[in-house]
Amino acid sequence: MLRVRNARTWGGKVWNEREANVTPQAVFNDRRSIVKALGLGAIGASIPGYVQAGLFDLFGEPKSKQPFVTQPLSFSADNQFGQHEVLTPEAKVITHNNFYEFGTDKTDPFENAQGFKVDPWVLKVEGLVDRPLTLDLDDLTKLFALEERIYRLRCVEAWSMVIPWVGFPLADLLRKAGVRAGATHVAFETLFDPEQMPGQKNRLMGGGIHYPYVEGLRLDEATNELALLAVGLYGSTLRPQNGAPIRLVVPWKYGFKSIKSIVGIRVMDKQPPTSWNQLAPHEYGFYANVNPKVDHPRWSQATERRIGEGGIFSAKRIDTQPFNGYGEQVAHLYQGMDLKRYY
Ligand SMILES: Nc1nc2c(c(=O)[nH]1)N[C@H]1C(S)=C(S)[C@@H](COP(=O)(O)O)O[C@H]1N2
Ligand SMILES: [Mo]
Repeated sequence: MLRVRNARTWGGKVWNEREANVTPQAVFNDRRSIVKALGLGAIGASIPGYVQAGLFDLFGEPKSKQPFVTQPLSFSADNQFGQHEVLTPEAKVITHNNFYEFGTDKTDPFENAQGFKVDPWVLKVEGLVDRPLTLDLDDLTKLFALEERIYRLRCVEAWSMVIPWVGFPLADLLRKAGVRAGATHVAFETLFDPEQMPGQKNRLMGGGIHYPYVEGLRLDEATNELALLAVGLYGSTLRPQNGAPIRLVVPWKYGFKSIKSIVGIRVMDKQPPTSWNQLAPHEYGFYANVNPKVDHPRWSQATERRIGEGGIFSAKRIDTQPFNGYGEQVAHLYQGMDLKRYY
């Protein structure tokens, strides 16, 4: 994905500086103590969003930097996937992102997406289904039983995190829509709104991707128990930088398959085009299963940096696992396939 300045590089000087400069946790803590000093209590559900916004005006930041307001979610706890994992701190999960619609640097989504509008939202489920669906923002958190899923996220750039998502199986949605006989694939599309997403207007800022961002899965991948539609993380609704209000999470595949801010899901009878594959087909395949034995043409995929408390360069380097460690659940989907050819 090394198409633009500093994007997708390790060890670039600019990267280092940005990591050092960004201390959002400290900024938020600082705000908390000021709010406390004003006698207004802790920032949270107790203070309505518009009051918070007003307070943040006191600190002289541009409107776009006012933190997006999340809502707590009700869900059942993860008791089968990643309880043994050490979670990546929330402050990292929400500030180190890939969301090229908001810019190609890791902190761009955090910096540029806080004013993103998720209400109203419309998600359409269509194509080869018996009951096409049109879901609004409320439906996304109310129509399906929400559960927590602690998953490893392995980016194709060889960094990784452990994230406690909240969401529902993609299979539940597909069952509700009723997949018709003859369907073989599911396609996904991100919102196209260049007024809100500056990377969609400016080719350099958007990393050269042809927008809207599109992704796809084979039907048997889409209905696998691991494929999740996430509406939250760390117990609350998603922030824009993580793909609010709804995004896909396919933990056994490289992160770019986990498409954000979805407005369209289409059941099809052929393999749909996918954004990174269109941009650089020899580097990014349709399958994109995490595979330590198949290197990216420009770097090894044998190991990864697991992001923890510190910056990217203090992150521990660990071995990358086939299917990101989810082989038990998904390896059977690829039996007999040459995974070097279908990368
Ligand atoms: N629409 C859209 N979805 C996207 C991307 C993007 O640029 N645009 N980046 C992908 C990549 S490369 C990764 S690694 C993950 C990152 O998810 P996170 O920022 O929530 O950790 O989102 C994926 N989904
Ligand atoms: Mo990624």
